[in-house]
Amino acid sequence: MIIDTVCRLCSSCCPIEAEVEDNRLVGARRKSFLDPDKRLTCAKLAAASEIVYSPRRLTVPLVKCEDGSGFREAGWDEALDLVAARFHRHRQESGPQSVAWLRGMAADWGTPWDYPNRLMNAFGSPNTIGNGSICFVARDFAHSYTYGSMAYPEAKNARCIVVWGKNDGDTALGAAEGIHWAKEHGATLIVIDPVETPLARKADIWLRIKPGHDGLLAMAMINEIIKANLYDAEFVEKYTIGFDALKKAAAQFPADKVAETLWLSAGQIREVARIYATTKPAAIVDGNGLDMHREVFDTTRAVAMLRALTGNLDRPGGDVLPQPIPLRNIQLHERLDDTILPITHQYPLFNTFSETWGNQVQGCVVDAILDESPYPLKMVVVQSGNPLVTMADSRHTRAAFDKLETLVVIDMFMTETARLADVILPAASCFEKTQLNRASIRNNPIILQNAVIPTVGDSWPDWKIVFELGRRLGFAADFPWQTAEEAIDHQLEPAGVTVAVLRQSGKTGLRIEEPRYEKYRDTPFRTPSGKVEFFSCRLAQAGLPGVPFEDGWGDNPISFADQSGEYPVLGISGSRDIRFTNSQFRTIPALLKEGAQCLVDIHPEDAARQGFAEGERVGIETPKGVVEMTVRLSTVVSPGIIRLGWGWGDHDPRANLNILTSDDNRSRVTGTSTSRRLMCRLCKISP
Ligand SMILES: Nc1nc2c(c(=O)[nH]1)N[C@H]1C(S)=C(S)[C@@H](COP(=O)(O)OP(=O)(O)OC[C@H]3O[C@@H](n4cnc5c(=O)[nH]c(N)nc54)[C@H](O)[C@@H]3O)O[C@H]1N2
Ligand SMILES: Nc1nc2c(c(=O)[nH]1)N[C@H]1C(S)=C(S)[C@@H](COP(=O)(O)OP(=O)(O)OC[C@H]3O[C@@H](n4cnc5c(=O)[nH]c(N)nc54)[C@H](O)[C@@H]3O)O[C@H]1N2
Ligand code: SF4
Ligand SMILES: [Mo]
Repeated sequence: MIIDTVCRLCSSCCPIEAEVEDNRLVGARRKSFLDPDKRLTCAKLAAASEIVYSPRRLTVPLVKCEDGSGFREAGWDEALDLVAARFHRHRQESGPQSVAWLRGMAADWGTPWDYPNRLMNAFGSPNTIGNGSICFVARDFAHSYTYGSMAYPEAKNARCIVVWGKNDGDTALGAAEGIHWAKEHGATLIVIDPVETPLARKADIWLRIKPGHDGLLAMAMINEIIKANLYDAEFVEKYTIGFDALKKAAAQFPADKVAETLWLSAGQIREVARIYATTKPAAIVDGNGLDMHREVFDTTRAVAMLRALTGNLDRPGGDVLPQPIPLRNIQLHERLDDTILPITHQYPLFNTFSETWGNQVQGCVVDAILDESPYPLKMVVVQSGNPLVTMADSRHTRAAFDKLETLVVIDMFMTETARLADVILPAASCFEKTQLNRASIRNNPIILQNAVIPTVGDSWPDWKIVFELGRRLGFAADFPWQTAEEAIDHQLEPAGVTVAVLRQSGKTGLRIEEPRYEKYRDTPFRTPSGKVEFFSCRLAQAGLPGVPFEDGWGDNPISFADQSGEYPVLGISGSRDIRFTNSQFRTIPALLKEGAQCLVDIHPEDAARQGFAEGERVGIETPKGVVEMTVRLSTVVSPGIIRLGWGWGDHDPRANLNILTSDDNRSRVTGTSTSRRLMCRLCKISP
């Protein structure tokens, strides 16, 4: 039997066809506008049944033995009662705010993000925390403060595509297919990336930018476009505010002056600015290469402004503003006692820019545990995340989690984080649960993620774990739903749609509104002025730059740059491999076949000079610690730069990249620290 659903083995949320026989998942295929033989294939999806039926899956709740000798199996009643008892105990002893719920990326940010928020708000703790400060939410914030919501590139229909810090061929296959298609049909492809990615090789122009300097490039492009009168004057006049302030800020960054800093030539900057501004329509595909830098907010605001300046915003083949699904907000914010500040209280604009994102500065969890500031955290529930590997500065993170009185982990597998838990609750995989993912509520059409097989062992879907825990905490009235469908129907009521209707909506999902472009002609932008805000009064009033980089480029710190005498190599964190998602899936034999070691890409000239050979194990060191990775000689990086493999810390704790990173110097606006680039040194490892 073939069942339509959505793959959630990574955040790309590809629509797929799942093949099910006798209630078992036997195969799965991505859907695509391309003919089957032209489609990109995903190694993770191909291994879906191995992932789902892995002997390493957690299939029963586990409770830490009192003598510390490991875990013992428990029933759900016992495990959930224990968790509920801890919630009550910590509330009684230290107030409800001493309990936090930390969310990773894997259970999705759509309706599954609303459920723990609802639970925690009912319980009285404002501390439901996501990982958005390092993932894309800081970028969403920048888009939203510029033109009201996060635009998405319609690359397939663009004549010019700027891929900026994104590597879709390994991270988002549907998006990659759109880019390839447009390129094959004559679109100009510009790639801005310090690494020679497969897309960079295909590009008409590749800007090998100095890591972390994208904001400077965006401002220089804005300056060129304004100076050469290549902007869309009618759009700017009618639909934007703050043009003069932007012009003034950008004038600080003429191409001739900044080219050297960017590791580019002034000619390259001018050419890219001219091509982007004059080839219509043009789309900018921005990615995680712009996140995880302290300057992410101003950088991605400047990039967002390029879209508006050139009139590419909300035009077909440009960057389109979403048509979100009307959804009931079930988070129960109104229940919170607003005299209790969240632990992320230093980031008030980030906490509140959206109605549903809430708190996203993960690092505050570590601070609150270790520094007991603004108050101590005693208990954390980690759901669908592996912070001991994925948060910056792993040693610091571990010290915090060690100090907790209670740690509960909801996961499918035993992870570095789960090993520290008092209680582990086994979660069902994405093929075993029904949910509405962020991708499908942000914009039409709605595509349902369907449970296509029964849950494996005695694992439970995340929604059921949260709802049942809610009932045990005394909130039965707030969690009346016995099925995922009932809860989703409740949220979808304003859209006039039900899960049953969605299930009949066939292969392409359900559109509740036809696509519309240039919506700003009749609907104001969702900003305070109703216009695109090159200058933001909200930011200025908060004492922040009203225009990106209005006070100059600043010191733009790279982690450990002050010690670059001792740490002379520039490390770029995080090549993502199509086989894995962050720290996941390295227990799956089929996925390890093509290599089971964490690789570091080193330019052959650097390797020769320092005496490192292909395949050799090398030490990489920063003031935070040392890791070991395997050398791959590669010219995808320039001399002086190395690219570190991402996500291996669970498989091989010695290769945990975040042992090297720092979370000490955060953005005032989004709490993001520069964990994507760092100064380091290489060292020989004695055999
Ligand atoms: N240095 C460095 N640090 C990074 C990054 C980087 O590139 N470099 N990337 C950053 C980014 S963008 C992100 S998003 C974060 C990711 O950080 P995390 O969200 O912590 O990442 P994952 O390793 O994907 O962890 C997901 C966990 O959820 C479990 N899981 C999978 N599916 C489900 C499910 O349906 N329910 C439940 N309950 N659990 C499930 C998996 O087994 C896994 O243990 O890491 C960030 N950290
Ligand atoms: N296979 C796989 N797919 C995934 C994931 C995974 O771990 N594995 N993770 C999922 C998640 S949580 C996320 S957030 C997305 C992320 O997916 P993407 O948005 O594609 O992000 P990355 O692959 O981290 O980095 C994209 C590109 O940015 C470049 N880059 C690095 N530093 C800089 C810089 O300073 N400037 C510029 N311009 N470019 C830079 C890198 O070289 C890389 O080519 O992928 C999702 N999909
Ligand atoms: S890229 Fe692969 S793992 Fe990610 S959603 Fe698509 S099919 Fe699933
Ligand atoms: Mo992410």
